[in-house]
Amino acid sequence: MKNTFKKEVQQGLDANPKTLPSKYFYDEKGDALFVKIMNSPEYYLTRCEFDIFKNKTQELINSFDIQKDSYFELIELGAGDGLKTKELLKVLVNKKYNFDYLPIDISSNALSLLKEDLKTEIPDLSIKTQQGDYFEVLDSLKTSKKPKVILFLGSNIGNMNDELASKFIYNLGTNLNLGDKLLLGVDLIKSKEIVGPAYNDSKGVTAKFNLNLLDRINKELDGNFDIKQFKHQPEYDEKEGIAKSFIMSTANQSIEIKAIDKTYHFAKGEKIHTEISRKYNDELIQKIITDTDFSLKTKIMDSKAYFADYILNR
Ligand code: AVI
Repeated sequence: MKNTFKKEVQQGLDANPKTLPSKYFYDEKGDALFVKIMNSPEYYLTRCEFDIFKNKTQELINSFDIQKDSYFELIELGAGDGLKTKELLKVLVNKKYNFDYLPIDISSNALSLLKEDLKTEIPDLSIKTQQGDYFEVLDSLKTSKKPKVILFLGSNIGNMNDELASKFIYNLGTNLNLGDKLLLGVDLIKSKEIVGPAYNDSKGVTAKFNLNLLDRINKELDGNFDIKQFKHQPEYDEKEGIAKSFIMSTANQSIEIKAIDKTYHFAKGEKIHTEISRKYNDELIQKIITDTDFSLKTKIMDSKAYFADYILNR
């Protein structure tokens, strides 16, 4: 893990323009900052998807095409704290659906917290946690013929470029059987007045979240970034529908990263591209699922039509 981090940081900073992968936001500090972002007034994504799970639960269930007495697996990729999913789980358990809940997460800590929480909140739920990388775990499910509903929520797919997203969905399809479902939660393209602040909250939590990447390089790769000499710079192009995060150098400066044995020069105003958060519409969803084994079944939106859960049929 540490070696991959080192390799990818080196690759990114050697590139022109410089980049750093957003997956490295999520160390312990980054996880805590992301929870704060989700609770910030500007970050509407989580609340909107929660609205769907709370108020359109039956619509979601209907879209799964599952009979009450026939068994299925409800698999969640990157379950986190399961806040939204809990709304669905409560109804499924109350209505006596026959299923196991299989949350998959890279963090074993997040999984044990989730398991404890669900044990008290929904005692009748059958839960089988699986720690690991999505693909490894999904690969292990390949041989199972049990009907599956996969949840991939939170517009996490939006942190991949369209090509990667398409590959990801294609791979998912190869691990599933005919009739299985994928519930893909995505943020929808909308005006910069709404999207902009979600990635630049007034309390500066998103800025800290982005700049934490430099802190992580300092800590784990013995770098000497002076965080005060860098600035969070978000951009959103409404036409393109992609929110981008950059870290901008506010001075001409040289940074040494001892683990890489290199010094990097930053011109004043030079940017490191750290994240994309793609926003979608029907056309874009259709585009990323072309050449995969999925077809679009239904789309369920929150009351403001900011966010959509697309149900795809394998
Ligand atoms: C995890 N992911 C969907 C978030 C997003 O909206 O792209 C990460 C994030 N980045 C800045 N704020 C939130």
